[in-house]
Amino acid sequence: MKIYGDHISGNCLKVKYVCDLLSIPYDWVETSVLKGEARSPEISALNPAKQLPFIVLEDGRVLSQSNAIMRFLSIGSGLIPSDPFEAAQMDQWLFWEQYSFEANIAVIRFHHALLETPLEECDQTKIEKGYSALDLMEKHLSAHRWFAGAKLTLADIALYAYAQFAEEGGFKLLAYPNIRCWLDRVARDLCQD
Ligand SMILES: N[C@@H](CCC(=O)N[C@@H](CS)C(=O)NCC(=O)O)C(=O)O
Repeated sequence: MKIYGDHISGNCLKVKYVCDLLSIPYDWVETSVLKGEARSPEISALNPAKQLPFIVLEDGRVLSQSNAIMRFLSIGSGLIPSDPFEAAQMDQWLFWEQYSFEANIAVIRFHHALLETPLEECDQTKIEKGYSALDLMEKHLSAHRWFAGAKLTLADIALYAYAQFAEEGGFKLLAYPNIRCWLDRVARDLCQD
């Protein structure tokens, strides 16, 4: 299997984390977001959505969308709860991650840390929504160690992917002690620390 991704992208790192945790072999094809390589004729011929990450299976089938890829690769593993309700709770966080978390935290981090846009010139609504998302995560983590069920699942991996870069994006995590402890916990499980 080939993974087309960029190491600066949390969405791409999600796929790498799952493969590494589950010992799934892959070839990583480094594809630059900043150089717009996903939009090149060769790469967009493989994935017409012109986004990263995507995977190409041995038989040529292509799958995009980080959370769909993680789910596909993790079927039958402990990263998806066997209890149907807990699995649905995991999905609840995966959908929320894309709409309410990544769309704010990752976008601000991209503009501020990678394009070097001063925070004052970034979209202030996205900054406010990013903090609201952090507030919700902090509340959840004040009562739970993980986002779904009693151990690390895809929900934690998806949220970790950009929460680890929140401070690069100018989001201050000092007031979020439970998020900081959870980040350490996930990093330990991923052997990232
Ligand atoms: N919802 C998609 C988002 C994918 C996405 O936004 N990818 C960015 C990198 S994180 C990208 O490919 N940007 C390059 C571009 O738009 O040219 C996912 O989760 O995979």
